Amino acid sequence: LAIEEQIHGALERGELQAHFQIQLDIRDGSIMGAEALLRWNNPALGNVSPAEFIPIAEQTGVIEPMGEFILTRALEAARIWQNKFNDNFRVAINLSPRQFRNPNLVQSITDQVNTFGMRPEDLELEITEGVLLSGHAYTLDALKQLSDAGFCISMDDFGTGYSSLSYLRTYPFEILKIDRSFISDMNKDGKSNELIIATIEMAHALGIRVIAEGVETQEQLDELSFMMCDYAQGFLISKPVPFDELLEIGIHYK
Ligand code: G
Ligand code: G
Ligand code: NA
Ligand code: MN
Repeated sequence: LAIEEQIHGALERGELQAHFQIQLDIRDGSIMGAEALLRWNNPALGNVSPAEFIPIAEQTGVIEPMGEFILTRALEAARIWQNKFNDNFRVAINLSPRQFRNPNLVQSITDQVNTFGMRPEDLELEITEGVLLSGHAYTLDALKQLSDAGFCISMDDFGTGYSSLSYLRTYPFEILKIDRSFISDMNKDGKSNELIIATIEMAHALGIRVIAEGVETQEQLDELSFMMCDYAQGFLISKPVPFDELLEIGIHYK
């Protein structure tokens, strides 16, 4: 298939790019950080969604060099942002199951962060249930090592899938990201709002901070603020943009 053929060498041909989506601190309206997201533009295929190519990158193993690429772009971005604006800016990357099969994962992340002169707390590592379902002892081990080293581990797409609560008990999460399906259903059914409120309360009781994903309206943001949600990410604030556009937002912000 086309994606399978084209994905090999895509990185070397310079077809991959990092985009960044702002994460807003709801309490004071400041920019807390940004999530780095891979974008792939191929001459034959056009823009291919990560939802399509990440699973194939996983199967074929090219997620390894892609993961290093996005980490490098993310650290560069965070360093420039910190120098220009504020020292507390944090950058998030997504880690996929395959990357946890690499016994050098912890070392290679640590090395890159050191190379850029950044602190572990400048980097947030987003993990989906897929990582935890693969359930190997070395996954738990790697997450504990990363957490002990000071990296911020977050649980992505929270509320979807299975037994997320037991993951909160077992793994060292500092941040929980409420899946955007809950946010888009706010005020539509009677249940989403209650589930969001309960999730935020539970997280806070465990000392975990909360990011609401997929915030698209001011009404949603106002309500999330009322619910004591810590952070928001979504099209209302900004879509994912290239780094130069992110910097423009930083320059004109407030
Ligand atoms: O940006 P977008 O919503 O199209 O992303 C679709 C999916 O691809 C999301 O689940 C996102 O987490 C994932 N994704 C985007 N960039 C990366 C990446 O660098 N690594 C991994 N593992 N997943 C990514
Ligand atoms: O799985 P993950 O949560 O990492 O996926 C992030 C994806 O969500 C990205 O592909 C991004 O483009 C998309 N996204 C980000 N903000 C919004 C939003 O406000 N609405 C919708 N529909 N999608 C969003
Ligand atoms: Na994510
Ligand atoms: Mn998510």
